[in-house]
Amino acid sequence: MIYCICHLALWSIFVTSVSANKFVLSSSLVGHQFFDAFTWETFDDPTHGAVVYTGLEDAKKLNLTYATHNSFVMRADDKTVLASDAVGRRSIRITSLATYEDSITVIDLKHMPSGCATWPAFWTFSRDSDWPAGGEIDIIEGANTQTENWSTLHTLPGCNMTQKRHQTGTTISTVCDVNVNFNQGCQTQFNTPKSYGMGFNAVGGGWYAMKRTYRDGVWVWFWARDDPTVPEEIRLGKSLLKPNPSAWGTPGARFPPDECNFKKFFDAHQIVFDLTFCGDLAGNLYASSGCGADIQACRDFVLNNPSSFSEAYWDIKSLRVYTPKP
Ligand SMILES: *[C@@H]1O[C@H](CO)[C@@H](O)[C@H](O)[C@H]1NC(C)=O
Ligand SMILES: *[C@@H]1O[C@H](CO)[C@@H](O)[C@H](O)[C@H]1NC(C)=O
Ligand SMILES: CC(=O)N[C@H]1CO[C@H](CO)[C@@H](O)[C@@H]1O
Repeated sequence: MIYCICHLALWSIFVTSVSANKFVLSSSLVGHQFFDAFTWETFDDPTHGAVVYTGLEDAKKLNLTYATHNSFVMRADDKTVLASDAVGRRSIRITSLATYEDSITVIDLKHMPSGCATWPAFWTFSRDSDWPAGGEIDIIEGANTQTENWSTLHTLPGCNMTQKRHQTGTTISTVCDVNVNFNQGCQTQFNTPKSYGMGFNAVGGGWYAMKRTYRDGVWVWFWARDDPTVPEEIRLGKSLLKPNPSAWGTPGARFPPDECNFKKFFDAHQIVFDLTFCGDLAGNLYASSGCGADIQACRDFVLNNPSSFSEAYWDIKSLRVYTPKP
């Protein structure tokens, strides 16, 4: 009996100390639920893309965004040939109404935009601070037909990453300060095949999970649809299954707090999906991607070749956010 009581007491101490790190479902979006949870932006692309971001009414009318019971789609216009003085091709940029601090964001993604001139991103940034104050976390980002799959942080000066980190991806850069190296940010490239673009779409996509805490920084994991190691709570996404990141293995990208005070450089973030064309990233990489001569050729391609944008769409199965158990 004595043994049992001791055992129980120890167990309750263990449970108490662990519960501080427990995350529970805070938001779960599927199909039409996205329409109420995001704003369809209509401003000029701050990254100088050949794009016209389309408001919700028009986007629905033009069928650039639609939902079913298990899918939510945002796409580029793949029908219209545009005049040479057009701003760009119609596409979508949406921002979540909700913001999150310590959290785990899990996306079950079926298809992502791919092809020459495309620059899609799934990312988070501060609503209440003026960028880059409050920080930016890019979970999925890439350009053109490249196979790279990048995760990146962008901050005010003073936030660095160590070169060697507990991650399966490759460190590309270590200074998160937007003023360094043309806003490259601190960047990790995933080594997982199928994590971006055509390779990702060919297997029916997969799952990305991003965990951020002020205390321990940022982790990003990826599992392709056909990856047998995807954790059950990610694969099933049932609200009763609690995320247990400590069992998810080494993340593809890890941004630890060793040389960055996350409480100082990051605050509450909103979630963004966008798809732009050419601009600061895809335009400047257009030639090295083997897509064409230069940024002008990128723009011409965007205006004149609608059918080349039939793969330029996001198809999301679900988006779930978990926050610390109160
Ligand atoms: C919108 O596009 C999808 C995919 O091509 C199609 O299934 C759907 O019928 C279209 N909806 C309308 C209203 O045109
Ligand atoms: C970050 O790295 C840069 C470049 O190596 C260095 O100049 C700077 O002092 C570092 N900042 C911090 C806060 O470690
Ligand atoms: C699908 C894909 O593009 N995967 C790439 C991710 O990054 C690694 C590292 O550079 C490449 O080897 C993969 O091909």
